[in-house]
Amino acid sequence: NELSAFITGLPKAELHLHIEGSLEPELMFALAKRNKVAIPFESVEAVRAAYNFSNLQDFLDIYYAGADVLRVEQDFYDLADAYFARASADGVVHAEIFFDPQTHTDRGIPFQVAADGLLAAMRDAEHRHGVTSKLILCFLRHLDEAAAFATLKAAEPWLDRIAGIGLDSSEVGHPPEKFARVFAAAGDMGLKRVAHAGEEGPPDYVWQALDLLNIDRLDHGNRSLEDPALVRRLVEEGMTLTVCPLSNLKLCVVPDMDAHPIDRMLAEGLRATINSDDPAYFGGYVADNYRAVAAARGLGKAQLATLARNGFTGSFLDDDAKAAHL
Ligand code: ES4
Ligand code: ZN
Repeated sequence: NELSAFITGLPKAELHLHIEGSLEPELMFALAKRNKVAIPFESVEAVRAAYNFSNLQDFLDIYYAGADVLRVEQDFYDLADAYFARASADGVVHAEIFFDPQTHTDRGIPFQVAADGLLAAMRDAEHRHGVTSKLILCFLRHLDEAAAFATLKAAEPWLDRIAGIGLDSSEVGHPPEKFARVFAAAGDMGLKRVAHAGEEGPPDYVWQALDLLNIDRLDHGNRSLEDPALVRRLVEEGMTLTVCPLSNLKLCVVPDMDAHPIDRMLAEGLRATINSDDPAYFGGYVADNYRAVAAARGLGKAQLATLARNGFTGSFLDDDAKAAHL
């Protein structure tokens, strides 16, 4: 329909995308075959049928298992190349993508293999689709501080091509404070800092991300709405929230899309953006996420345009590049 075409046509920035979460079942099977890796599924349909989650950990278990088919540079290239083709078709013109190096180095796949494969696809996407991008290295918060420091060390030769660091994986029980020192070290190296907080974790984890990690952007942040003083702080700081509606639905952060707080976030003055998180697992890419909240919450064109603009404002593009998009 008309609103759907408007959404696709809006130039958009995607700020919350785990590249390993863009691994479609078809590519998972193709890579399993190419690399002679066994996967615990009979068919593409069986993989899709397994994508029913009651919480974040349910999803993470299957997401880390899926990533096992990624073995050589070409696999990471093909993964990102497929993402950029789909994102571009959705009207994404700039993407800041996460990768989880520890998921690979812990399987014996060197940092270099993932980083160089992704960076090559990013470079080609700019020529092929006109999509610009930045790379963000995420630490797995279920692992310890020493492992995060070792990852930062391994990344050193690539730091001119990495925009920032993030924090993802199992939130509850792994508060931001666990990573205060490694975030400070990364900040000293000139890296931007983002963190998942307030997805399943309490508002206190969002306070910690602000006060102890000095974040430049907040990933998810949904549970901030439970704490009015926290909402005031986020509004005052002009903090960008990277909200992921279909993810919230699939991981039961919201009971149904009609209950999604995206319009409440905007009404409270929060700088919310719309993103796909792990599109191959959650049932849609970025335009599908816009469409889902537009339909469920009755968003109009002005609100959708605000959400899209917020993506550029909250991006790590330099001021000139931002101005060109705004
Ligand atoms: C993730 Cl939705 C989400 N939350 C936390 N960590 C993640 N890693 C990949 N997707
Ligand atoms: Zn995420």
